[in-house]
Amino acid sequence: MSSSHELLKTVLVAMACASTTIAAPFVPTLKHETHRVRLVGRDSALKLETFHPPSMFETFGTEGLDHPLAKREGFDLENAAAAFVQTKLGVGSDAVEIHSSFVSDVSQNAFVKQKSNGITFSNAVANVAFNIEGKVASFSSSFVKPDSIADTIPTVSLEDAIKTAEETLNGSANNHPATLEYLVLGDNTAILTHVIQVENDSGMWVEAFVDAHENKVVSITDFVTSLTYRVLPIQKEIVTQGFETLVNPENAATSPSGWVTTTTTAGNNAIAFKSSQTTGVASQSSSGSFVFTQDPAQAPTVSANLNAAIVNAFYVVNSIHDISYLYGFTESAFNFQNNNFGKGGAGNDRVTISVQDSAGIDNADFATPADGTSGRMRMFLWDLTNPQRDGSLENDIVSHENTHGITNRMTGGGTGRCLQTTEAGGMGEGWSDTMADWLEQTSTIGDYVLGQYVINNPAGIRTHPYSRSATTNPLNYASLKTLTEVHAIGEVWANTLHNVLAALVDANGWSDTAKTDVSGTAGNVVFMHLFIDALAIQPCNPTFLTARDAIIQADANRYAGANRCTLWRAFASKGLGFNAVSHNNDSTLPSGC
Ligand SMILES: *[C@@H]1O[C@H](CO)[C@@H](O)[C@H](O)[C@H]1NC(C)=O
Ligand SMILES: *[C@@H]1O[C@H](CO)[C@@H](O)[C@H](O)[C@H]1NC(C)=O
Ligand SMILES: *[C@@H]1O[C@H](CO)[C@@H](O)[C@H](O)[C@H]1NC(C)=O
Ligand SMILES: [Ca+2]
Ligand SMILES: [Ca+2]
Ligand SMILES: [Zn+2]
Repeated sequence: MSSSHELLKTVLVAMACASTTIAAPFVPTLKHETHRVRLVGRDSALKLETFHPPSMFETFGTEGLDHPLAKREGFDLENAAAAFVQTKLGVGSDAVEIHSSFVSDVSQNAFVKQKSNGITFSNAVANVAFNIEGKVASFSSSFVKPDSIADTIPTVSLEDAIKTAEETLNGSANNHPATLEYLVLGDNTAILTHVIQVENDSGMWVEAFVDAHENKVVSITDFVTSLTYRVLPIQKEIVTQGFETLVNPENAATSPSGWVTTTTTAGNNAIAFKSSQTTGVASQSSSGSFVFTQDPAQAPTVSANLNAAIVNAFYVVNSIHDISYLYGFTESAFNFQNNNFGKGGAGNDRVTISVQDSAGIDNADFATPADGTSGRMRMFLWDLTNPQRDGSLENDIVSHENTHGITNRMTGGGTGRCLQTTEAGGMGEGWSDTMADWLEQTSTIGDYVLGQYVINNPAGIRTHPYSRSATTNPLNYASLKTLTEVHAIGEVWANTLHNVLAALVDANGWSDTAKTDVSGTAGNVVFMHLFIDALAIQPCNPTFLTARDAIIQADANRYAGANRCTLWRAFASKGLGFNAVSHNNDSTLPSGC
């Protein structure tokens, strides 16, 4: 097939998904909703364009949609979800396989894969959220009707496919078991693939999809998200670090076995270390006291500074574990813990935090494989100052990275495969900045800057502060027409969410205890509930529009829609109004607002 033909086809797919009633002019960046281009392999010389079929998303407000199975005695979530997908999409039971499910305090979520000839599709999925009464609250699907489906018996052996994946990506297969899955391509054919995890020495970690009939790498899932930043001129400013000694900061309800199980920075939720994963930093006493005083005049690598950095990163990751747990990122919602205390989900996946990792500089990254394999955080040194600075000592950098784990796990039911398109990957960056923003706000939601310590510049590492002011931060939905890089796209989403947070706090007030008490209706509490709730119900590879709809539906699920108009007004102020489509701004409010 010629490349121009291929382009046309993918354009049509993107148009069909993005627009229903309004004929909007075509914008090339719409491809971001369904594709991602990555450079991989030796010298990053291979350009691989991955395809993720568009997702439809329907939400049913506070009423919910009645479904025959909902009324039966002994509502069974997985059966009800499978039955709903079948009737809704007009497919048989042989086309549907439950991947995972979990129940939160406000929604019952099931994640489904399309199946054909007994083989599941890796990129055609659906998810159903029932409300607590058992009515359907929302439904999303990227199921496909392929023009052709490859034969189910591979003609390329797994051994040969592994060789191809290793050669193409210049890395080594790890010991994660390979799978055989269908993959739908942009030309609407379904091919059979061996799915093989490949890593290299500098931290690449992907799933390679190798055509099991053609022996060729056709797609990847990239588990790693990195920080990357814009270099700005360095100004001299002394950052006040404000270290404090905290006594027993762990929450016994969310971390029943505490943060540390011995007297090192190693516990059920995380392990923080330099170079060797086998131990963390030892406390200075058997009672577990981790007080290391950082000396900013000395290199970050001297032992007191290194230890201070390890302890700080460990503290931030455990704090986020406990806070996000209270808001719903629990064992059954695919979180990171070694022991799950019999509360569901897969264990043995605490976050590994490599501090002052030697693989990089001026950056940080987080790899999110599927539930049951540890999330991997790598923090690097920053060499823009003398002495160098340590990313582990800037809480917003650690928070940003850790939040990649939350969004990648909760979207799509724990597969780690559902923030892969350019637009969804961009929102992943945005959520990460937003979590850091939320964690550091102290009341009235002022402008927020991220990463100012590591680069020693009050402007931080993003192009604009997140702000209520469109002068301070002019980004809005239409900015997506010209942005192509995930962090740049993330700034638009984070600025939108900053305004949503500000609107909720204006309308509902502020809680000083939102990090430990998630009850009540203060704006910052509501915001974090909607942030976490929406992740579970939004589609795999969401767009700005479907992620917005998921947040508004989350409000229907949890607060009976009490904040519906506040939310719509905030989204509309950034161009994501009721009729927004195709990266064109719209400020329309729905009826009733
Ligand atoms: C590992 O892979 C990444 C991404 O393709 C590449 O940038 C890096 O240079 C590779 N490292 C090695 C040691 O090959
Ligand atoms: C390919 O991988 C090998 C082994 O990891 C590494 O030494 C080499 O630098 C890589 N080549 C390129 C061009 O990335
Ligand atoms: C986008 O929307 C904002 C706010 O509604 C507006 O001020 C701005 O002019 C719009 N930009 C474009 C390119 O439409
Ligand atoms: Ca887990
Ligand atoms: Ca900061
Ligand atoms: Zn990031």
